[in-house]
Amino acid sequence: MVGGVNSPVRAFRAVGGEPVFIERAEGANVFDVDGNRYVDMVGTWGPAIVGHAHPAVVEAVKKAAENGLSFGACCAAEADLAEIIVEALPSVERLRFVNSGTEATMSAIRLARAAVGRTKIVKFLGCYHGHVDALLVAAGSGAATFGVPDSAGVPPSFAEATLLAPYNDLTAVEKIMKEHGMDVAAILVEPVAGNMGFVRPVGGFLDGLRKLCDRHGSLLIFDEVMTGFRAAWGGYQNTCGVRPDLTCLGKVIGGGMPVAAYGGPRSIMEKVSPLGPVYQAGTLSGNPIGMAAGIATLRICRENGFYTKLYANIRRLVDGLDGAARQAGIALQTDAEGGMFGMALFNRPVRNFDDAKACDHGLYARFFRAMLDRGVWLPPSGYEVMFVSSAHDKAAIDQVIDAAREAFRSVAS
Ligand code: KE4
Repeated sequence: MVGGVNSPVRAFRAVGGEPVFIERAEGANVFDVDGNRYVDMVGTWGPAIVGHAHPAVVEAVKKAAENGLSFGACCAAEADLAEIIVEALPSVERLRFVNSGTEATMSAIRLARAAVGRTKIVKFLGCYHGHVDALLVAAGSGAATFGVPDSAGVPPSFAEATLLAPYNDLTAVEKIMKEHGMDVAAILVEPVAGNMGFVRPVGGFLDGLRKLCDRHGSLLIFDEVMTGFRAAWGGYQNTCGVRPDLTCLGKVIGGGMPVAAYGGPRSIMEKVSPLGPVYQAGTLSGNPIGMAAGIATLRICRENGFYTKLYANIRRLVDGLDGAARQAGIALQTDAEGGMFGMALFNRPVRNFDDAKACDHGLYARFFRAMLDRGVWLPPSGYEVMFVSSAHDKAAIDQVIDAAREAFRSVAS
């Protein structure tokens, strides 16, 4: 395997040392091949919201598997999961299941371009939407904010149709839309950014994007692959009250299986094949095993008080981390939404990618190692967020706080 991994962040390049191989996971814990137990704060990057190997999820997957792994045909489970999602998200009347967040955002921007009849997409520096060619772009030179490829193999022509603005900078977006609005098919945004650490939208930012899209006839796409059913039941749009035109989902809706989706109003979604001219397809889309895992997971999330309890646990954890850093004299910023939170080694709240890059990533790498040595599995990069599951009980939270107290002290010296 290239670099020993199947996704780059797992290679520990940002934190140093050899990547750990995990052998099994259960509840709030993961266990490596040497038998070490870690309290898991990565949650396989979000999906494990009910804890690993939850009996109800495992049972549902086992049962479905006994009837075959994939049919390549319609099955009731697809409709069952679709109904749960459509009921949870008023902005989603129709959806299409795909197999990864990348597929969801790639399909959503293709659909937006067809629906609006325009080419340009606006995205934000520091937001990640999967490895879609048109979205692997960095800020170009000059004020034009045209994208330049941020990966080898992406033709400049693919990047040129992507315009970039700093997250939380509505003035920059207004300027882009004033100049290019008539060519912009969509503005694509993570409603809470989770790929440059945790960056909360400042007041009026998301609402401002909504207004700009309405003024210029562009679509607003919320990439809720991470925040969907993680930040809140349905997604962050149900918390912030800003209604996107299209929503991308993933992670939690598959409960750990490769399931993602994109959706929106009938008027837009019915442009997707076979009803409309926008082609998109997938051998394993909506497969019964993924659907079973997603249904079992969301049924647990739908239980009364699930998110309230999750958030109370995260609040206790974040307050503990704040106290531990303060005791060690380390500047720490924390923030949390629903079942996700972030920590930044910075002296003020992180508002955009420039702030995120200015954080002390060297210190984070040392903190990561100190926590790993104390049985806590953090994301191996300071540009990620952390996740708590309903399986993280008081003991697990206390273990993380105690470890952080020692780890902050050890890296501060
Ligand atoms: P996938 O293609 O990895 O399923 O989803 C891409 C994606 C889309 N949108 C958002 C907001 C995302 O966070 C992601 C993927 N998230 C990363 C972690 N931040 C996945 C981890 C990895 O790349 O290994």
